[in-house]
Amino acid sequence: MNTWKTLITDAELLPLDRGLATMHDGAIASDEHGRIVWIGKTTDAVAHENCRESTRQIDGRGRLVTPGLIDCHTHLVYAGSRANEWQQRLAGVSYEEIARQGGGILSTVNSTRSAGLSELITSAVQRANQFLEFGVTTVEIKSGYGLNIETELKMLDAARAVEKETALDVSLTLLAAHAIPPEFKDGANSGAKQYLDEVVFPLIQHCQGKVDAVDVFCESIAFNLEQTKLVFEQAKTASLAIKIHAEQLSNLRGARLAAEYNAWSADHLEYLDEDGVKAMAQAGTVAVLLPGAFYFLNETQRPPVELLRNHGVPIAIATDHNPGSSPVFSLPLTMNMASTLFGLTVEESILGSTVHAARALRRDDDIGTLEVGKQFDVAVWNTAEPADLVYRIGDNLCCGVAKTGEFVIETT
Ligand code: DI6
Ligand code: FE
Repeated sequence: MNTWKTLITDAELLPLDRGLATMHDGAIASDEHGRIVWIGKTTDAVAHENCRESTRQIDGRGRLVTPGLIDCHTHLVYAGSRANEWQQRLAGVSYEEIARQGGGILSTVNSTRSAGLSELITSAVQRANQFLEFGVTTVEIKSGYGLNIETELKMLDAARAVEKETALDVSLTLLAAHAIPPEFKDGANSGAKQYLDEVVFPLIQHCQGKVDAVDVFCESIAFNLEQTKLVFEQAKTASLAIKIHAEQLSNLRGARLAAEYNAWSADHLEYLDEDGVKAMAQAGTVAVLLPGAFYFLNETQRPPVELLRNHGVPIAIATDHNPGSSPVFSLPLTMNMASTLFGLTVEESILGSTVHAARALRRDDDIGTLEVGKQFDVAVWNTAEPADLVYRIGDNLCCGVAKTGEFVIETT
C-alpha cells in the first residue's frame, strides 16, 4: 500500500455522513491523488503501516475538521458596484421598481460589458479567495451579466480562470436568460422571444459540453413560464442540466416546471406552493435557499421550509453572491441567516452547505462528506463544537483549508 500524503490527527472529525455525529481524536489521510484513503482514530493512524516519514502530518489540536463548504449558487463574476442603488432602496424604492427603470441587473450588465477579461478575472479571483478563507472549497458561478454572446462567453472564461487561479473547484452555469437586455426591449412581447432566439439559444448550443448547467430567472421582471420552458427545451437538446431562479418575488410555478425537466435545483423559492414542493420531491430537485438575498432585499415572505421537510426535499443553502441582491462573502454568515431568518436547525444549515449543496451540483459522489474515496477537501475550524459554525455572526472560525489533499490555507 502507498504512503499517505497528508494526515490530520487529533481532530474532532465531522464527516457529515451521519448527521452531526463527530469522531473525537479522529484522523483522516489522503493519498497522492488527493482522495480520502483512511478515516479513524489517531492512535490507529500513527501506528498504521502507511504512515511513514514522507507523510505530512498536521496536528488538529482537538479542533473541528469538516468537509470543505460548497456554495452552490453565486454570481461571482461581474464588474461595478450597486451601492448607489442600495441607497435608493434604503430611501424606499423597490428592487422591482429599480429593475423596471433600467437599473438593477442591467446596470451590472453595462459595467460587465465594458470590463476587460483580465479586470473581470482579477475581481472574481479576489472574491473567490475570500470565500476560500471562510472554508469554501467548491463554488458554482453563473454568467448572466453579459446578455450578449460575446460578454456571456467572457464571463464564462473569467469563471474558468477562477478555477485555474485559485484552489476552488468551479461548477459553471450559463444564465444568459437572466434579463432582457435594452437592445431587445422594444420588440414584440417585450423582446424576450427575439432575445432568446438570437442570443440565448445559440449560446446554449455553443455551450454544449462546456458548462455544467443552464439556469433561467423565471420572474415577472425577467422570463415568464412559457419562455422558461423554451429555454429548458434548448438545454435538453444540448444535453445540459437545468436549474432555475424561481418563486423569489412571486409564484409563477417555475419550480414545478423545472422539476418536470428533472432540474438539479430550484433556487430562492420564497413563494413556492405545496404543488411545487411535491413536484420537486418527486424529481429529486434540490431546494436551494438564499437567505442573503431575502435579508438584503428586506423580504418578508419566507420559503416553505416545513413543507420542504415534510415532503423530504433536500435543502441546500447558498450565498447568491451578487452586487444587487446579495453582496455577501461569507457562507457561514449565510448559514446563520438560514437558521435565524428561515428557522433551519443547525444540522440543516450545516448539511445545506455541504451534503445537499454537493447534491445540488450533482457532485455528491465526490464532495460534501468526509468518506473514503471522496476528495480530501477539508476545512479546519477554531472550535470543537459544530453549532459554532452557524451560531457566531460574522466571525471567521476557519483556520485551515485543504484542497485535494494540499493545505491551501495553513492551519495556524
Ligand atoms: N436573482 C438574484 O438574486 C440575482 N439574480 C436573480 O435572478 C440578483 C441579480 C442582481 O440583482 O444583480
Ligand atoms: Fe441568483
